[in-house]
Amino acid sequence: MKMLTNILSSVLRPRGAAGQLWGQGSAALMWTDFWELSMRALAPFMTAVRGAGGNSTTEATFETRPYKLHRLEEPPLPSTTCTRDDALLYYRQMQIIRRLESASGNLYKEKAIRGFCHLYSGQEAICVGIRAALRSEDSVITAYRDHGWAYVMGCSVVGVMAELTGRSQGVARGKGGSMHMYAKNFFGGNGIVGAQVPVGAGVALANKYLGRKAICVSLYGDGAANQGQLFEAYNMAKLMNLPAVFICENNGYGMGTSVDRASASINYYTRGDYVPGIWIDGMDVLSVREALRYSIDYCTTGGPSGNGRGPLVLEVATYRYHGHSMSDPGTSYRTRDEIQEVRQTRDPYNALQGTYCWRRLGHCGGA
Ligand SMILES: Cc1ncc(C[n+]2csc(CCOP(=O)(O)OP(=O)(O)O)c2C)c(N)n1
Ligand SMILES: [Mg+2]
Repeated sequence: MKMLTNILSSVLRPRGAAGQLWGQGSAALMWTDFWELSMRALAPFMTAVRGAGGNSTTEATFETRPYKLHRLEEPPLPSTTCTRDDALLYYRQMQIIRRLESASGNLYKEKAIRGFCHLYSGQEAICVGIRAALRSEDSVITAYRDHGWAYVMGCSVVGVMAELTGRSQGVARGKGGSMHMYAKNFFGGNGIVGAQVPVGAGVALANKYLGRKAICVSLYGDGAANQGQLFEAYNMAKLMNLPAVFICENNGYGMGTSVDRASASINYYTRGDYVPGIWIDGMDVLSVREALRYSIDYCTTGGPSGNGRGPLVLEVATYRYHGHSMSDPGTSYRTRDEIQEVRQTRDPYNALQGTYCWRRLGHCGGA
C-alpha cells in the first residue's frame, strides 16, 4: 500500500467523497484518481500535437510493414491513411492500457487484486489496431490477457479496475476478475488455454446463420496454437465458409517456454494449412488495422455466394514485457537485455509517437 501510494502521490488530485477504489482514510485511492493519472500522463502529448495547429497536416499516408502471405495472392494495402484524430485516439488508447496494466501490477503486489493477473504491456498495438478496423457488428473473443481488450471494446477504465479488485461496479459485477471481462460483442476473457477459439468459430457460425455480414475475431497465444481444438475449429470454419478470423498473438513465449521449444513450426500464419494466412508486425498499429480491414473484406465479400471467402489465420508478432502472470518475474527464461532491446527498438507507442504523430502529423511539419 505504502509503495503504491508513494508512486501515485505526486500526481493524484485531492480525493473526493465517492468512488473509493481501495484503502481507507487519507490513504484511499479513488477511481477518479486513476482516471486523472491517465489524463495527466497524456497531457503533454495532446498539447504538442494540438499545438502543431495550422502549419501541419491533418492526414498523412504511411507505409505498412511488409506482410507475409500463405495461400493468398494479394496482400493488405502497402500504405494507409491516418488522420491526426485517429493517431491521437490510438496513442491515447495504448497509453491508457499501458498505465492500466502498470496500476494493475502494483495493485496486485499490494494484494488489492487477488487470483490470476496477466498483463498486456507490449501488446497494445494489437487490440488498438484491430479495434480500429472493426465495425460495431463484429465480435471478439480472447484468452485471459484481456484488460486492454475489455477497455477498447467499450468497458470503462473504472469498470475494468473495479472488476480486477472484485467490486460490484466491475464489468462482470466483480464476479469474474482479471480473466473474465465482457462487453457488447466481446465474449471475454477466457482462462482455459485455446478454449475460446472454437467458441469464436461458433460466434462466426451464428453470424452466418443469421445473415449478418459480421466477422468474429478469435485471439489465442503461440502456446495455445499447438492445441488440437484449434485445428478442429479451423476445419469446421473452412468447411462452412465462416466469417472467422483466427489470430495468433505470437509474443515469443507460452509461460516460460519459447516458441521454438514448443512448436515444430513457428510460422503460425501457415498453420491453418488449407486456411489462408497473413503474418503481421504486431507492434505497428496501422499495419494491424490495415490487415483487419483486409480480413473483414475477405470474410464478408466474394466467394461462391458473394457473402465471403471463409476464414483466415493471422499471426501478429509481438512481445510481452511482463512475466507470463504476476507470479512469474519473467527473467529466468529470457534476458533483461532482450526485454530492454524490444522496449527500445519496437515499442508500439513509441513507434506511433515518433513516426506518425509527431513527425508526420504535426510536430515537425506536414507529411
Ligand atoms: C487447457 C489449459 N492448459 C494449461 C493451462 C495453463 N496455462 C495458462 S497460460 C498457458 C500458456 C499459454 O501461452 P500462450 O498461448 O502463448 O499465451 P500468452 O500467455 O503468451 O499470452 C498455460 C499452459 C490452461 N490455463 N489451460
Ligand atoms: Mg505466448
